[in-house]
Amino acid sequence: MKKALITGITGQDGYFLAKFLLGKGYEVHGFARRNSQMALGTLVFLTPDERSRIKMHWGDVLDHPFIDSLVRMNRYDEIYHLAAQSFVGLSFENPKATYDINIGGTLNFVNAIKEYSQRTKMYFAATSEMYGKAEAVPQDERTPFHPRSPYGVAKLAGFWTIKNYRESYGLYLTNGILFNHESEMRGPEFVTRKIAAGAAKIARGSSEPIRLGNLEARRDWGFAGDYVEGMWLMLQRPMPDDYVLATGENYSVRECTERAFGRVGITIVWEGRGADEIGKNAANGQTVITIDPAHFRPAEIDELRGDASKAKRELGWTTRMSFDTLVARMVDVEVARLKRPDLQFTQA
Ligand code: NAP
Ligand code: F7E
Repeated sequence: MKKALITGITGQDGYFLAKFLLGKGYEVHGFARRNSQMALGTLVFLTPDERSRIKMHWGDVLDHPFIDSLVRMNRYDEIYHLAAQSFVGLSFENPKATYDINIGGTLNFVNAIKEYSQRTKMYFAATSEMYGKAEAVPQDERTPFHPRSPYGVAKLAGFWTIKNYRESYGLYLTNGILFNHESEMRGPEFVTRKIAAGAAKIARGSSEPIRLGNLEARRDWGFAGDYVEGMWLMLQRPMPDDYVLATGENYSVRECTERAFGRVGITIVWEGRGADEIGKNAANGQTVITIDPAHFRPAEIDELRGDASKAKRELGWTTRMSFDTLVARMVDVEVARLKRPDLQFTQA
């Protein structure tokens, strides 16, 4: 039985990857930060049987002696290093913590592999945010990087750390350059989940508009469940390499908003411009969207769209869920969560 460690297992991707690897018969170990409530994050949505099959290790990615001993004791077949400060907006306010966790945490794992378990294969969660002010659309593995946030800069340092350790020490280390992938397990501050949750509440009678930032930013949004399979496929190749995972299509935040409200039967009409723009329910004139400058970033990425041809060719990977289906799924889950408090993101 193969043994895998997932760092960041309590996040969105951790949930889908844990489910996927358990389904493949892996012995799954999870690495997560202890908190005072022992909250398991997204893992509460696994079945009790799935949860009982995961061996948890409570620690911080900054704790290198702990990581050393974990890797030395377990000599994992595969490590999926997902743990990160992953919110781009926050990285402008907390750049130091973002650098420490996203660069330092990655360094701790590759050093532990180099010292104690050289046959362990590791996946690193790199990101389309490294392209930033991109020179070309679509972006692939050869597109130059120009990150636009402390998060993007830190992930780029992680990306080069993986490449450098691979070239220097012959380790099996892989970069997955993943474009945005979403689901009902997304953190509530990310824009797709925020829109889906807001639309569901308004459809149920809330008068609280959703306060958004830049409506024109375009992202290549896929379904997280499809992307974790790509992570696994990357570690099944004879040689380590770097791969883009993306849908090849992009949509604006405005288009995402219109589709989410469409799902609950609300057509939006837009009025005004810039920070004064509002979105209204065409049927009754209720304001459902306002613009909040607090959600604009000091430096924005206008457009990301990925070209995953290499992953399709070499891994046989492809996305299965369309953007419309993804938005509909996220909105439907939020509607269900309002009816069933036990489906909320609260810890049992
Ligand atoms: P997420 O939901 O924010 O999950 C991040 C996980 O990292 C959480 O479990 C978090 O635990 C953990 N973590 C943060 N700091 C830690 C620390 N110091 N020690 C231990 N654990 C720590 O992110 P995601 O969407 O699943 O993404 C997974 C990875 O892929 C991240 O590295 C992200 O940067 C990267 N990525 C994501 C996307 C995307 O669109 N989702 C695209 C490209 C790359 P807490 O709950 O305790 O904070
Ligand atoms: O923003 C705009 C915002 O925070 C998407 C992370 O998983 O994907 C994610 O990063 C866009 C941006 O995700 C609001 O300015 C408008 O242009 O949902 P987001 P992100 O920044 O793309 C990448 C690939 C990762 O690697 C990251 O870890 O939406 N936007 N209004 C807003 N964004 C937020 N959060 N909130 C708003 O109100």
